Amino acid sequence: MRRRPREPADHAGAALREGLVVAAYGRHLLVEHDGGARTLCHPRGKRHETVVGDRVRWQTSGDAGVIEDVMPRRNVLRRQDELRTKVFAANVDQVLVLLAAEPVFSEEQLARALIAARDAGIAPLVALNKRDVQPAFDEAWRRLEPYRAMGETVLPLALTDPDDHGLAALRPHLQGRVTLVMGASGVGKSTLINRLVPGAQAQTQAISRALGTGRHTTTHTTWYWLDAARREALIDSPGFHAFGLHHLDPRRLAALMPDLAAHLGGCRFLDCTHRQEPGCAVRAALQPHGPLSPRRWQLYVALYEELLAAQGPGRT
Ligand SMILES: Nc1nc2c(ncn2[C@@H]2O[C@H](COP(=O)(O)OP(=O)(O)OP(=O)(O)O)[C@@H](O)[C@H]2O)c(=O)[nH]1
Ligand SMILES: [Mg+2]
Ligand SMILES: [Zn+2]
Repeated sequence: MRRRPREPADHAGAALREGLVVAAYGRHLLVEHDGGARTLCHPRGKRHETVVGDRVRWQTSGDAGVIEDVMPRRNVLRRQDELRTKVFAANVDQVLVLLAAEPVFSEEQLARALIAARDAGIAPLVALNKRDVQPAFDEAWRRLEPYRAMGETVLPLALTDPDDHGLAALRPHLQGRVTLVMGASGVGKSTLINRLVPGAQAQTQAISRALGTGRHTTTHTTWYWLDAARREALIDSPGFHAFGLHHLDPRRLAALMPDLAAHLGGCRFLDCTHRQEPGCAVRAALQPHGPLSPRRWQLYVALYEELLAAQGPGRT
């Protein structure tokens, strides 16, 4: 990467322009402004972690731009990978967790993605793609039974089948909203975007050229408008393996899992952690006596203990 010369510290005279971050690849950010023009920008200094969906104030600097300010965010999605906590999108209305018959999905990663969305105050939506891949699809659909039972919207899709009705059923959920599409690598996130956004493929290639990448698999997060009026959008993101939630307080966890949350308030102890305490209303709701899936409760306990450990020693 070419190093830019230091800018003068005083830039008060320059006119700051407003824009929307529509693609992010490390410290290279594509900012959309003035009804559609796009300029490659860099954040000034190391102060900001700027992500797709951010509204920014920027100014031109040579043939590129410099982001001076990130406006306050309505919401923000975070996760950790092996290295660090990352903010990866801001100001979205909805998260679409895309799963597929293959690769076989990790229920744990699904649960984590849904928890992260709820924690950020963002409504989640689940779709299972590759209906044509059998019997894997039917097995995956069965594994999603607890999620349908707890009220999550789960939609079937066959994105490479031009006659599939799934896309038409998904369409109304996207209307008027900004939807972040996330899921493991290979589930069909980019396929979905290519079906709904004419010219997305060309746009992706143009962005790859501008950012100096050029791989097939999605390596950066990108915003695509779905309508000419620029009210609804899909955000494509790179596939992930692990969805770390270490920023979360374990005591908030049960409230973020709707099937557990339904039984909160009935425990004998106010500070019940729903792991082994007597008189626990959550454990009393476990199958076969109640509606709660043991698998979901086990996911809760494992995640609770992981978050507790992440908070540091001396906690129980
Ligand atoms: N059989 C089948 N294959 C599909 C379907 N939808 C997508 N695929 C294929 O799955 C592969 C991966 O699709 P992508 O859209 O690139 O997946 P992605 O989620 O964007 O993956 P990453 O960018 O790596 O995160 C491609 O070869 C698609 O053609 C489907 O409904 N059925
Ligand atoms: Mg992709
Ligand atoms: Zn309890």
